[in-house]
Amino acid sequence: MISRRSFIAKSSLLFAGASMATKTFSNTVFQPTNKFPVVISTWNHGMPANEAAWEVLSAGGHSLDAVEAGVRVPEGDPNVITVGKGGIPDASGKVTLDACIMDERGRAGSVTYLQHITHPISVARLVMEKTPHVMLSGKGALKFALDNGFGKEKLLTKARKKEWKQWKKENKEFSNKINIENVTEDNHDTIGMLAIDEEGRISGACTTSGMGYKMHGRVGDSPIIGAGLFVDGEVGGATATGSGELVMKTLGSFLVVELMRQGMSPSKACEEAVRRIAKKIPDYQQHQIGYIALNKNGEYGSFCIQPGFNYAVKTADKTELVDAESWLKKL
Ligand code: SD4
Repeated sequence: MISRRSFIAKSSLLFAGASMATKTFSNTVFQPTNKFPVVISTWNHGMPANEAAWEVLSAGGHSLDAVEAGVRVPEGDPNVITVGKGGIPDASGKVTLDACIMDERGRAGSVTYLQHITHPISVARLVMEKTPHVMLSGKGALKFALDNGFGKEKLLTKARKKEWKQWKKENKEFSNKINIENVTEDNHDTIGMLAIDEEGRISGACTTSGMGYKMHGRVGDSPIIGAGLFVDGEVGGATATGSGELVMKTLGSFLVVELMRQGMSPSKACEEAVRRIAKKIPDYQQHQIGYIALNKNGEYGSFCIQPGFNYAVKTADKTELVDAESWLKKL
């Protein structure tokens, strides 16, 4: 951890970097391949998730099945500490999960504040397919999951419980601000995934245990259609990771898709959504946000606030982890 004083000092340097950054960054623009399928997802836990999605896509499957299968991988992996089973608990020691899913037809489903269920994305899909609603929350979402055959599981692992107890003991305050010294490290966070299948159908999924040690009852951007995820089959899709409150205040994923509708490339649209945050939210330098986007031509891109965000890409020709360009530059 860094002291508050050195944090502030570093933040002001970052601010100086930000104004330079706005003049100098050059966005990577991926040329349209018109070659489907494509799947992209946030962070390096997106690599194995993309492989699972690819199995569906390469067999000619629907992108909706692909994104669900993909994000179930980190949800079920107790070593991924920010998604599904093994997620970091809230301040009261409970693991509460948020997730949403959306397809090319604009159908959407979401669950928030869901406990005891390893795969919230599959519950969100059932909300979309079996109910007249978009979002179920808390006990109602749990009952719906149990009524539909999901098993109740213990999501809090021994390791996370031990850390949480230590956190309680130290009486630390919750902070969703980033630890600047850690931002380039192997950050594992929310998984947001976007896929376009052989037939050009785009779907997206987003799932998370949310900010670690958040207030009990807090819901972030990840299950909010338009904030953590948005898909419009005629345009493309976008998804977000990072401090959810900033994404919610700017309806980031919807914004990215609307900017692509107006003709921006995916990376430029993500950059503009970050610029909106930088303009509207005074302490944005102390947060990380990463957007990724995919358009209907199969072009993709990303942008983030702090250096250190990466995303996983899988196409017929590539399997790679790409470092996103950032608004703030390295010190
Ligand atoms: C949230 N956006 O709950 C999620 C958490 C996250 O990087 O993505 N952290 O606010």
